[in-house]
Amino acid sequence: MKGNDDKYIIDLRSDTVTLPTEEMLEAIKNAKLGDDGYREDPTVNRLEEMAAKKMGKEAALLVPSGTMANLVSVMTNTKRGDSVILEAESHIYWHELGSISAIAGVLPIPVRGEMGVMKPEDVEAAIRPPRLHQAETTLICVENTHNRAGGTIVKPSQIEAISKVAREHGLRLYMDGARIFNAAVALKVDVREFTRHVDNLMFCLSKGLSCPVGSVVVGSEEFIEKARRNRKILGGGMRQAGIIAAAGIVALEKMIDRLEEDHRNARLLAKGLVQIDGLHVDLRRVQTNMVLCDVNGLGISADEFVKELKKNGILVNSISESRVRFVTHRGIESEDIERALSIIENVARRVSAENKG
Ligand code: TLP
Repeated sequence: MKGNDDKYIIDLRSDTVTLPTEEMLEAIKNAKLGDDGYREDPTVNRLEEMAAKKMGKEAALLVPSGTMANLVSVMTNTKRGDSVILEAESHIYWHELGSISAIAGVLPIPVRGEMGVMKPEDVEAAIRPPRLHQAETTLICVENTHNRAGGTIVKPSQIEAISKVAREHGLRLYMDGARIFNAAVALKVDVREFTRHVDNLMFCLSKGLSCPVGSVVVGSEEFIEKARRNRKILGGGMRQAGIIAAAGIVALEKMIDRLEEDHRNARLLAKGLVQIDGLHVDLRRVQTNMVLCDVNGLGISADEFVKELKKNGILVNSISESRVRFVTHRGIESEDIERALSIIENVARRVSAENKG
């Protein structure tokens, strides 16, 4: 793929780097617009209806980002002083600047999962009843696919098991489904197989689905009405947001099935990486469009490895001292993967030789 300065770069940092398709740009140009503050933007209304239907819920709300979608949803599902159970490596816990504490005023209770999946019994054990001295647990969050675990899937049966715990204890269950369509496509099931077990969720338009902006919160009418007010509190109320929604409609109609191609490329990449001396990939985790790779065996840190790859035209992110994350997306073809693998092999060989010498 070409970078903006026309240099050949292979950008595997995230599926958030995807650019809108021609069809999206055309839809944006032709979108019928109105003031969404008055609920008069027909394109936003259409996207929200489509999203709710697709997810098997009553209503939906377009928000500017996944981070805001999670915050709005946690605010709407809880009250200040409540506690929220979430996976110890979840995006909300790690990458959203503590916003659920700083702004929603809730206490996160992290539960460590196995490849991103919390065990129902661990979730149950973490619940804090409303005794004096305790922050009452009112919400459980699952993340699907699980980002820091490597794009792993929380299967419908696993969500169902957690939903049973939630129901037995009168708690709500929310899903950060930023990449839920990746999970559905990978398992070849309707997305409602996942969503029917949760009270509400969000999904992102701006990741693998290639939209320039936007995430959607989905749930009951009552929940979405309240979420709309919380979006406004956070400054996320928008006006002619149909220019965002227009791309979202194209995404829902045209961009879901092609995620399979990203998954194929991730598998191709992972299979190549495991052949390279000094690199380690846990292939069980390669379930969707991400590959986590441990570079410890090269004798350098993940950050140093990222720098070496960048010098050679490959962009990736480090996610810990020793691990880097590769993400495939619409800007990456199988030829890019082949090319990336041969560059990475050369870099790895050189780095290992330098460290030994
Ligand atoms: N994830 C981004 C970065 O923030 C790490 C990425 O490149 O993967 N939930 C999940 C599971 C996410 O992966 C992300 C973004 C979000 C929420 C937040 O979405 P945005 O970036 O739209 O605020």
